[in-house]
Amino acid sequence: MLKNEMDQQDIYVTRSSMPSYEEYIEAIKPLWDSHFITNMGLYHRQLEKELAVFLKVPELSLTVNGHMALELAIQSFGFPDGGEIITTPFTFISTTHAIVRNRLKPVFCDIKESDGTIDETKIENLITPKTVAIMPVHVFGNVCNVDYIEQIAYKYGLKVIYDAAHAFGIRYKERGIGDYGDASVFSFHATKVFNTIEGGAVICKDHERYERLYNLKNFGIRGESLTVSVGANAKMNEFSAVMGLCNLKHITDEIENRKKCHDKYVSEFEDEEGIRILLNTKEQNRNYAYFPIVVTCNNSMHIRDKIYDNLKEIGVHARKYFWPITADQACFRNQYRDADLKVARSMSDAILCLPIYSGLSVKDVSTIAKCVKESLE
Ligand code: T4K
Repeated sequence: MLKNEMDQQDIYVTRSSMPSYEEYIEAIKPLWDSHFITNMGLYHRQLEKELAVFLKVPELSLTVNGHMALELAIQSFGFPDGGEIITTPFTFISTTHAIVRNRLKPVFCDIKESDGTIDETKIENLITPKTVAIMPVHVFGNVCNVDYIEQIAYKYGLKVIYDAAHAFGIRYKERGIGDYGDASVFSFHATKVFNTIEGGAVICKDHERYERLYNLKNFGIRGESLTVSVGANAKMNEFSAVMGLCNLKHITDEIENRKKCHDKYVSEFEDEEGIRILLNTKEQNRNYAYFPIVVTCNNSMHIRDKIYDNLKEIGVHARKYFWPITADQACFRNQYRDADLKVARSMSDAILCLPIYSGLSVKDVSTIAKCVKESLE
């Protein structure tokens, strides 16, 4: 029984990275003394500065979560109601919700078999006079074809907003990934490589956007009696900011520990017929946030589901990120113009993300791989 071979009882797709209890308690002591626990406090500002350096971007605005960062990033461009945004359906539902909640229309574009990112060669055909922006996702940390997308955007005068929720710490051609496009958005949710419990950020290429986001996340308040614009409340609080500062100190170890699991999975699956690892080999580094596999044999959906069920039986909770595609979710089905989403649908039917996190033993990775392989037989 493979279950008896596991080091841990229950293994989830990920596990939040956290500093030691003592480290966090020590770090939040000043909050008790000051009673200043939110509203762009000391730690909020410090984390904005430290993250901008780490992510190699000019400036960033911290938010309460990644989803609000997406909503506000879109809002900060002031697109007219009913404008169209060309986007990928192979993503977490948040990407599509953020477009729709801004009174804009998602136009779904198919993805590439090779790495699951938007198929840049299919974008141009979807552009109409109503198109205002392109919103690709660096899914699983796979970098989109940013150079090609930039060229199309320039040609048609469109904005590019990247959902970089999975791409913390990724660099491409010596630049931080958040430095591409007109804006990029990160998620610092508990399930991400770097977390602030809940949190997110919008990368601002210029200070004007930083100021606009400041207003959007803090009611447009600019003084005790001065409100300059309409805004939400989407600020990151000080406890989250301190968690971020602590986690940032350990990020190199976190990524290194994940790499050990990643390398073990790669050695288990690289010659395995019927399994393809969905991580590209572009000139980019990796953050090992996810370990996505695609089942390539006949009847791939059935086999994917069998692997999922067999893993569950031994206490391993893999996830079908992202099935179904967002265009096929009940709230969006048949509502928006889309292209043929053949690749997105077939990848979504065959995808499975296996557990990966710091603290997952290489021995458990090996047992998980064994279970996957046995399910293929
Ligand atoms: N864009 C993209 C492309 C995204 O993937 C996401 C978020 C966003 C935008 C929006 O960013 P946020 O607003 O969330 O910051 C999870 C996360 O909640 C979500 O952040 C993430 N993407 C998505 C891919 O995954 P669920 O519904 O799968 O989460 P849940 O609660 O089932 O957790 C998954 C596993 O993580 C659990 O089985 C155990 C582990 N876990 C979970 C929590 C909540 C922990 O170890 N600690 C925890 O506190 O959505």
